[in-house]
Amino acid sequence: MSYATPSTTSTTALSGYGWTPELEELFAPLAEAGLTPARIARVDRGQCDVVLADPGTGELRTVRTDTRPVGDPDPINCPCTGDWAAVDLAAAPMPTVSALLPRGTAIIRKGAGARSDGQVLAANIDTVLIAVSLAAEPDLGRIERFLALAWESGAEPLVVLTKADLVDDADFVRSDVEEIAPGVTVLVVSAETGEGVDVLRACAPGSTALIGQSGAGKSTLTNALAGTDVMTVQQTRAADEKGRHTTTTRELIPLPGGGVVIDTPGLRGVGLYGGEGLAHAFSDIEELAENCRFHDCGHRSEPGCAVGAALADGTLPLRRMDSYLKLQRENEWIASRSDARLAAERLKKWKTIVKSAGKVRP
Ligand SMILES: Nc1nc2c(ncn2[C@@H]2O[C@H](COP(=O)(O)OP(=O)(O)OP(=O)(O)O)[C@@H](O)[C@H]2O)c(=O)[nH]1
Ligand SMILES: [Mg+2]
Ligand SMILES: [Zn+2]
Repeated sequence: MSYATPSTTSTTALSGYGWTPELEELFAPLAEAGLTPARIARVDRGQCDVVLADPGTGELRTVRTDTRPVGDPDPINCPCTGDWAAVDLAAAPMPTVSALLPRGTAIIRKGAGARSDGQVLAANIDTVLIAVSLAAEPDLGRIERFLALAWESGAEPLVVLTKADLVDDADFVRSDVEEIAPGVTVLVVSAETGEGVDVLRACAPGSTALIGQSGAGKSTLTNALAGTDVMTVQQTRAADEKGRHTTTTRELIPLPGGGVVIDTPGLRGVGLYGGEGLAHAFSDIEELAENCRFHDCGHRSEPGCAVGAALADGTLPLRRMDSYLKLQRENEWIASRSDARLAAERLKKWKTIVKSAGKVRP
């Protein structure tokens, strides 16, 4: 297959950032309209840094752009780190982001405060790395919540237990976490000693995003993966002091062997934003429920309830069931804004953009 657009040769430089022939094809009408594909590396009130292959030299460069043309009242539709953008380099006084490509995946949490707006933490990632510090007692409920959020993104979750150098019982914790993370790889790493970093690199190629509590070691791990100190880390801080929030913006960092990692600020709490992620995160309970006598079993002392039986014989811990029910209640009221609907909206918008780009073609 050939992609006979003006940018074909230059955009291959972007492949280390995750640019694919499929994206190239999707972008073709906009390339013909004179726009340049770029990946958003950092967003900053009305402007963002994007990485693109210079149409002239083919070399990668970072360009500051104005994002006002793609502003949207719904924060979910606004540009986010990891988004693919169509950039008008000729715009004056500065280059602009003229359109955003439809997202393949997106980590969306419920916005802070009473508003039910969603907030996008990272877009177009292949793997969500959930960083959990081994230096503190692991909060299984919190990990379950992160897992539901990660599954919901459409990307693959992976739990990274950090700071292994500070503890002796990492493998105990690992097996505890594996039990609450069906189908998910759990790795033990230390950025300090380098333990597990190569395995992590091999397990998560392509685009990854690091999420987790403040102080979990996300930026330190980003630096270890990047092989250089790109992100600021406060070396002197006590192991798991809360509320420091060293990282304040979501930043996309290229990795030496190809691929990128998006480092994100620590999350105090994560509200789920609806969808099927919860069913993935609790697939063990969902599987049990398939064996309940009644299709619509509420798992509250109905006869023939397989979930109740598993609770009774201890194979399903009560803590996990409570966690599931709690997250389910929280998820329900927002479920109407399903991911599928959002994706459909985005695709519709994209088609309109492509259509109007076609009209301006010479
Ligand atoms: N001993 C040890 N300390 C670590 C390790 N990784 C991180 N730390 C320390 O933990 C503290 C927090 O690390 P950060 O990387 O800033 O944590 P973060 O998750 O990016 O935090 P926020 O940016 O606030 O969300 C720093 O003092 C690090 O030096 C590790 O593998 N071993
Ligand atoms: Mg950080
Ligand atoms: Zn049941």
